[in-house]
Amino acid sequence: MDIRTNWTLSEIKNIYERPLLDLIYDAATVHRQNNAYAEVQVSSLISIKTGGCKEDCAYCPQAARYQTDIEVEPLMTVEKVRQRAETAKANGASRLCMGAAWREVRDNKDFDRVLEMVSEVNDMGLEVCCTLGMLTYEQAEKLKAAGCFAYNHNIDTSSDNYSNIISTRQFEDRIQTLDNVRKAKLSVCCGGIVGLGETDEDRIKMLHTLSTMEVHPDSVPINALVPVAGTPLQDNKKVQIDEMLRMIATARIIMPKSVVRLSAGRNEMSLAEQALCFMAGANSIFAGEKLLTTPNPDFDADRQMFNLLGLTPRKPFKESAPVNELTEIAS
Ligand code: SAM
Ligand code: DTB
Ligand code: SF4
Repeated sequence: MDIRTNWTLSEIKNIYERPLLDLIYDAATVHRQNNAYAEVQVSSLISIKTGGCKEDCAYCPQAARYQTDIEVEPLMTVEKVRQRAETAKANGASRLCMGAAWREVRDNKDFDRVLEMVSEVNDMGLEVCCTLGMLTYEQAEKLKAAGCFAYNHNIDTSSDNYSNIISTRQFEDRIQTLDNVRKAKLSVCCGGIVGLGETDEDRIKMLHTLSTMEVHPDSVPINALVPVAGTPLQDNKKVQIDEMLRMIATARIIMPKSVVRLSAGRNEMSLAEQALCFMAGANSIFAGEKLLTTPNPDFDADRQMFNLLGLTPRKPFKESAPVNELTEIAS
C-alpha cells in the first residue's frame, strides 16, 4: 500500500465518520497488510525530572502554576535510570522513554547528564526515546550521537485549538522541533491527546497535520486525557472508547506503517476495550505501573493481556532507522 502524505481534510473526515465497525474492519485490514499485526511494541516511561515546569499546558500535572499532588523531583541520577531500565528490560520492554518536565533543552550540565543516561541505556540494548521539550538541531544531533533512537514531541491537538490549551508556546514551535529531530535522523514520535474539549473537526485536523508531514511520524501516540486534580482540565468528561477507536483506526488507515500507540488512558480501559484498539491498528503501548506521574497497568497485567489476546512484544531495533524514511513516498 502506498504511503500518502497528500491526504485532504475531507478524505480524513470521510474515514473518521464511517460507521464504527466498518472503520475498525478497514483499519484492521490495512494493519494486516502492512504490519506484523500480532506484534506490539512495549515502551516503558521514566520521568527523569518531575514537575516545576514553566509551561501552562492545561492538561499537565507537571506545570508549576497548577496546584497538583505530584512531588517535584530534580534530575535523576544516571544510576537510578540504569536500575529502572534494567527492570523495564527484564519485563519485556524494548524501548525506554525518558521524560523531563522542561520547556526546552538547555546546553548545561543537566543535558550532559541526560546524554550519559542515553548512552548507558542504549548500551543495554534498549531503544532509547527522549521527550525533553523543545530542541535545536545541534541538540538533536548530540542526542543522536549519544545513542538516542527516538524523540517524542506531541502536537497534542489541532493548530486551531492549540492556543486554548497552551499559551506559553506556539504550534509552530512544536513543528520546528520536529523538523530538527527528523533532520538529525532520530525516529520521530509525535501524536496527541483526545479529551481536551476539542471538536471532531479538531481531531480530524490534528490527524491531517500528522499525515501530511513530509514524512509520517514513525510512531503516533494517541493519549486519552488523564484528568488530574488541580489542572484546568480536571473536570473534563471521560474519553469514551468509541472516540479512541475512531482516532486509532483513522490514524492506522492514513499512516499505514507508523507505529500507533495506545498511550495514556489504558488504566481506565477494560481488556475488551484494549483488544478493540489492537484490532483497530494500535501496535504499541506504554507499560509499567506509572506513565510519567499517573497510574498505568502493571507489567503482569499486560503480560496476561498479551497471552490472552495472542500478542507478542516486539524486539528492539526491529527497524534500524526511522521506518518511514526507508519508504518511498507517493506524491
Ligand atoms: N515537557 C515535554 C513536552 O511537553 O514535550 C515532555 C514531557 S510531556 C509530559 C509529554 C506529553 O505527555 C505531552 O505532550 C502530552 O501529550 C502528554 N501528557 C501530559 N499530561 C497528560 C495527561 N494528563 N493526559 C494525557 N497526556 C498527557
Ligand atoms: C506520550 O504521548 N504520552 C506519554 C509520553 N508520550 C511522554 C506521557 C503521558 C503522560 C500522562 C500523564 C502523566 O503520567 O503525567
Ligand atoms: Fe511542561 Fe511538558 Fe507538562 Fe507542558 S506537557 S507543562 S511542557 S512537562
